[in-house]
Amino acid sequence: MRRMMYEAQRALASPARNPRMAVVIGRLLGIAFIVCFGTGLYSHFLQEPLPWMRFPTRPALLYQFSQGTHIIAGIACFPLLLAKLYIVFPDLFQYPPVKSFLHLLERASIALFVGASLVQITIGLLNTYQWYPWPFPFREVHYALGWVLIGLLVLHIGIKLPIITRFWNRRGDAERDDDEHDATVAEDEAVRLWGSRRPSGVTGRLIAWIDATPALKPTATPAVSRRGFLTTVGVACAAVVGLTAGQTFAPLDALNVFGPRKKGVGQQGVPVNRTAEEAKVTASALATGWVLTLTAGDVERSFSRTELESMPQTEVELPIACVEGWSQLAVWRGVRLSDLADLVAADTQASFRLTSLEERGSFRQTEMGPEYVRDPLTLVALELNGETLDVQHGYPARMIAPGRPGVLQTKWLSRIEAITA
Ligand SMILES: Nc1nc2c(c(=O)[nH]1)N[C@H]1C(S)=C(S)[C@@H](COP(=O)(O)O)O[C@H]1N2
Ligand SMILES: [Mo]
Repeated sequence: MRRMMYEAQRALASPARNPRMAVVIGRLLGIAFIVCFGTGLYSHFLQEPLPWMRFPTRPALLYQFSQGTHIIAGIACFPLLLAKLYIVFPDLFQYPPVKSFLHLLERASIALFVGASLVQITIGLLNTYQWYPWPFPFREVHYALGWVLIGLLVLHIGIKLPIITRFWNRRGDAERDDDEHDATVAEDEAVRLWGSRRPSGVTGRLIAWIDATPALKPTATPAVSRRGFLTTVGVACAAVVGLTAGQTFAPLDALNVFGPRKKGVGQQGVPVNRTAEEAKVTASALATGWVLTLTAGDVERSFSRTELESMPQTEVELPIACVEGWSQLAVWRGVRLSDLADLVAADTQASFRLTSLEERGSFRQTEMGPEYVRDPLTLVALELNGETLDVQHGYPARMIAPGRPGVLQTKWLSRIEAITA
């Protein structure tokens, strides 16, 4: 067993597999995790605010930026995590596998860290395609795993601190010496223990398998050096990021091949997330008797679409910025929510509850703090890109407010109620 483990480590040795590289990639991965966690928390609390929470409404593209960054950093985790696993792969063959209780905890925490990370980025990616091939609720699990991962990250950094500090700054010759040193340690150990005989039996077969599997042993082609490895990881990151970032950041739009939605594709040049048919609102949205009802305390007023159209209209340019990562800037025209709030004499500190025509579904009702209600850019929108709002985009009236997740930009409005003072 002992010999098998040493031989495996020896066979897996490669210039890219060294502590310095683990630190280099680990730093990038750590940054990506922290960015994902921060932007994820922001998105979470926008959707589930604690009662005292208030949010910035400027810049109006804030959520587009924060959520776009969340998705991009998450996507970059795929090549980075694979690279990290590649680098530390020989550590799987430690001997003895468990040296102490602490060592057991360390290895268990790493196993959990790797497993939870893979699950997290995979369900996150599938969510951007609105594909949920699992039985649990995505958002709750993604959020809980975020906390688990950040805890495990702190633990991991704590455990590896000696290696991290030792290899944080090493470059050039020192690093090269180090590699040669690392690559030969396992070999020396094996030779010392068993001489230079070619191993036989299970060990021999394991070595032969590793040698024959280029993904495990790129040193079979000496051309794959440390630099080659870093270049590969860099190109992979640039590719996956570059080919999806266009769904958020307009200048990269032409390169957006992996993003599930394209800018400008959809009714009135804006993608549609949930259609009127899916929400089962087509009939009620197009019904002639539609009114928008506003209430604050005992005051209640209803407005037909014609009445809303005859009120002062404001034009704003704001994005739909979906939690799934795509976003689209558009021109909206409609009535300021603060004007409507004044018509029912709502308190300026009141939060509002928005109810759509949908009979069921998690997006049926949303809430909005006073910072959005009173923002001059927040509209009950009646027009989109110069035309009457399409039913797919929320006709007869929808909410559009600055800096909010798309999921809170309620379509097919029916009721708006002041809920707290
Ligand atoms: N009533 C209602 N409003 C809704 C939704 C919904 O399903 N029902 N989807 C939301 C989501 S997730 C997004 S991203 C935006 C998308 O708006 P669009 O379809 O007009 O682009 O609408 C939001 N408003
Ligand atoms: Mo969304």
